[in-house]
Amino acid sequence: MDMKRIRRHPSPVEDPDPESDPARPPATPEKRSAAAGYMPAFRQLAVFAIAVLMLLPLFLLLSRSGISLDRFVKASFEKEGFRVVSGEEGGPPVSSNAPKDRFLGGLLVDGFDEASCLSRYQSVMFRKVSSYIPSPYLLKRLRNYEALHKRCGPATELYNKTIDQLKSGRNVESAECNYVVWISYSGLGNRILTLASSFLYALLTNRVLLVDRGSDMADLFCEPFPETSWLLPLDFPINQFSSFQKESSESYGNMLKNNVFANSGDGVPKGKIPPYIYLHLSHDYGDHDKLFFCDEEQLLLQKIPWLVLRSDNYFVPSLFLMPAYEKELHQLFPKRDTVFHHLGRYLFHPTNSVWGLVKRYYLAYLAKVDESVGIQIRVFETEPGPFQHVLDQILGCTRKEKLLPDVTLQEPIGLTAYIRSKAILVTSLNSGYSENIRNMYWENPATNGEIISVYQPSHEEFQQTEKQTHNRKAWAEMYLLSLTDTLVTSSWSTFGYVAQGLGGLKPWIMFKPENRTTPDPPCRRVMSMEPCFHAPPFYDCKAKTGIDTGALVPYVRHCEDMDWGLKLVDRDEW
Ligand SMILES: Nc1nc2c(ncn2[C@@H]2O[C@H](COP(=O)(O)OP(=O)(O)OP(=O)(O)O)[C@@H](O)[C@H]2O)c(=O)[nH]1
Ligand SMILES: *[C@@H]1O[C@H](CO)[C@@H](O)[C@H](O)[C@H]1NC(C)=O
Ligand SMILES: *[C@@H]1O[C@H](CO)[C@@H](O)[C@H](O)[C@H]1NC(C)=O
Ligand SMILES: [Mg+2]
Repeated sequence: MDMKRIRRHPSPVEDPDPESDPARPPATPEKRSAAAGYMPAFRQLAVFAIAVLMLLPLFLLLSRSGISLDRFVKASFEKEGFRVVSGEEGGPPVSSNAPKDRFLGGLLVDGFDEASCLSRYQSVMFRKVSSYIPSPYLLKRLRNYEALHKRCGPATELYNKTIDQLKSGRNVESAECNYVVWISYSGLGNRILTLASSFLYALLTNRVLLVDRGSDMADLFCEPFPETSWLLPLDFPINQFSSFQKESSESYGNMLKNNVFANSGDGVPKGKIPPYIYLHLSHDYGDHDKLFFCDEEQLLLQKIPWLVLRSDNYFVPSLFLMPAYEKELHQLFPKRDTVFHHLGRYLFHPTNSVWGLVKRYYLAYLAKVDESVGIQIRVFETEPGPFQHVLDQILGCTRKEKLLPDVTLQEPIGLTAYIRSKAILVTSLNSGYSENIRNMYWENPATNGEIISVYQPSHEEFQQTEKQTHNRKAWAEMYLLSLTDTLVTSSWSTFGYVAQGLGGLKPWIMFKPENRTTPDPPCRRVMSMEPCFHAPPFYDCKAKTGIDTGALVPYVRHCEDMDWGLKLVDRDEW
């Protein structure tokens, strides 16, 4: 693919003469290019030299006002796709020909077959450089995890050994390899969130995460760990996953409830420990299941080599409330609102078929515009819509927050040579909203002269969780949303959470309409890009009473879109 042809913006070098056209706005440092990393070296140098000259007065101003020059240069050039490497301490920044960091600050490792998963290496050309840097400790733990997974993964000697134990029904006290088996369940957005949660749990408890492939997991995601597989082998002896439900006698909650074994408090159970246990952590779980989030129970669970987990919720925030993991989690994520951002970009790489959908759509409709706005519309009504109150809410939000221009009845006189363009990427099961917005900007000019284009990749009309092409498109659309500059999302939607987390974007979230009425205000900016845990426990493990878990620590708060939900925010004080 010739990446030179997908430049999003005219670069200062390509502009004939910005001075000669008074209607033309000045070049902004925000401009970014998907292809800059592939520019020939001399052009990079030329751009760099011209940019330095152009920005010189600004540098002087900034250095006088005390803002770090280095940081400014770094930020503006990283956005351009350059990597500016600082010279000796205090010395001037030097430009480097190195392409953008393909390994996302050490999050990813090399050594994969590039052709088997193109997105792993190509996504960096489409995405802005993240402003969040993974901690060295997280990187270290990820490398350790990769080694563990390779040692204990499918078809290894150690794996075979624990499978034999599982088949024989014996539980040996100190198994070398312990596992979490994730059951494929619920909408794709939910699945991505629960996989990330389960991976973090595996990381914290030194377990190996294995993924039930369900109907389409292998078709959607590349293998994330080098030289091994995260897919649960098809001949895995426990295969009645669909029978694992709230009522199952194998569930940890029911075993506690029925006194099959009891926790004596010091991790020593009364009764025989089974070789595997089912953890029911979906939204309908009961009080005994919720004890999973208590330190004491974790002591006991440590002794069980196989944990089979079903969830449809992002349960990470409650892990942050457990004293046992507090120190470790703080080291892993000094900035607490980056958990899904880092883990998501580490784990979820679209397969080539999904990547094709992402790439072609992006290059056809989003690569060339000056700016993009993603609008993710999820309506929780039984009828398909479109609904007027939802359209009013979208337009009310984007107008109030100045994300999109107003329209006017006044036709502008004359034609300016430079026209700023903005693309709106709408994702929705219904096509009505984007058709409406597109018409609005066709029938009327925008007050600021911007040219607005409106695109919607698919309108699948209703949810079809098990259909393959359907979920490929859903995944591609979440990914495309994550590539936009500004994001508007819907309340309660895991689809939107995934997009915001991967993109490192703090969206404006539209409140859930009640009684088919547009809420006032229609939306608000979120506190953090973290997903919301929709069904957290409200239990104090020590006092054994109910408690508001959203009021315990400053960094776990109730969500903007759901009063009882919990989410991580980057705050150390109330
Ligand atoms: N292609 C596409 N599919 C969508 C869209 N919205 C919902 N879907 C489909 O419906 C499913 C909704 O499940 P999730 O991905 O969990 O999204 P959610 O917003 O949490 O929705 P619910 O699970 O229904 O509460 C997706 O996986 C898609 O299959 C959309 O905008 N585009
Ligand atoms: C583990 O068992 C599988 C078959 O179940 C076999 O193909 C594989 O070679 C075994 N691995 C080792 C290291 O023995
Ligand atoms: C819902 O809206 C209708 C009119 O649109 C109104 O008559 C009704 O009282 C409202 N119900 C509630 C619970 O607000
Ligand atoms: Mg969902």
